[in-house]
Amino acid sequence: MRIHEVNIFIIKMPLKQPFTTALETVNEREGIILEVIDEQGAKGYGEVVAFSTPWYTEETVKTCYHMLTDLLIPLVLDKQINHPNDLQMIFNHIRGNHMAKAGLETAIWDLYSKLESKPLWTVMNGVRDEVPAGVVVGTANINDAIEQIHVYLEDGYERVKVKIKPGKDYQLIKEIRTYFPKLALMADANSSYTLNDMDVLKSLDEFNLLMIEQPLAVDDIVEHSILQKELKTPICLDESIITYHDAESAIRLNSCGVINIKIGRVGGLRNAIAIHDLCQKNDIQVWCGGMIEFGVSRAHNLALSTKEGFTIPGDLSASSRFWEEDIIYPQVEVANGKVKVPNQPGIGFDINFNRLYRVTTYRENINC
Ligand code: OSB
Ligand code: MG
Repeated sequence: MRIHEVNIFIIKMPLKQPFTTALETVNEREGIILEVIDEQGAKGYGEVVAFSTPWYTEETVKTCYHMLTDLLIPLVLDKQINHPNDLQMIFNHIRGNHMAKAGLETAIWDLYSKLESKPLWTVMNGVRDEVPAGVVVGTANINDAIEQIHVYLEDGYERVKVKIKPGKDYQLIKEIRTYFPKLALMADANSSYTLNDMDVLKSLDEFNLLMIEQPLAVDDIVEHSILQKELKTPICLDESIITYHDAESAIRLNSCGVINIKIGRVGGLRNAIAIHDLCQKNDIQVWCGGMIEFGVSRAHNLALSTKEGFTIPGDLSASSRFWEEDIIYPQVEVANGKVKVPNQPGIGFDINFNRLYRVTTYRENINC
């Protein structure tokens, strides 16, 4: 395949309700949608999941726009690409910038699958045509959290993740556990604790959580290994796993029992698949993490989650979890705790251009 043209859409959409984590409250989501077009006019879509500000990782919408327009897109334009895996080598001399790379790489996976007339998930050797859905409750007071969980359980979600932080942890989880004794429940701390908080982290062992996600520093692997020795609850690493090597280190040091794989954070589908394969070999569970994303990224997440190792429900919620109307058609829906993976070629969803154009704040065409 040869990419002839790339369209960049910078978009902005309000969330239905603000989403609060230990680090940031998101009211409005900005993002970048990429449309890659080959010589025959075939199109593929990718999404850059960086936020407007660098609160989750260093990248932002603007750094990604810069990387894409000044460096990454020029590297792929008019170049013979045999397989999306080739991009690893093509981008090799550019450090980091994983979300920018992933946006373009995933668009090329979509295009490649469409040219092969196969759904992306079968191109990636997925093994299931529906995936279990999980949902995330932002940091909230206890009554609001319980009310939200009731609604999500009625919607059919199979797993609930609650955001915690110092002072909003033990009591919150205790009350939720009392209301929902059998719920598949987990907590995400977004790196808001240190080893000095060992006692409160240990106290959460009472509640039979599936896991506790990223309790310690964003760049830490060693201290998580110390903490994991003290906890019964498996640790899940999110922010700490940026590269394949990070995953190897975490496995070698027994820093976690679970890894949350986000396509954007690890720099694309090829790396996501490699980390999945490594975890499978080493009995580390994996699931697909969410980024408050729009439908294009949601669709790529769905395809990834069909891989064999993705047995625990990920942050895979319906379009309606965050959006009045998503930019894809049909919208992602949850039924009986599962999301069906479409069988059309590529990501299997169409772009809802009416919606995309309405939320576009800036548009640019780059061609050769
Ligand atoms: O830490 O997993 C996280 C959203 C944005 C940035 C980081 C995280 C999250 C979530 C997932 O918790 C929310 C979702 O998209 O379902
Ligand atoms: Mg997380």
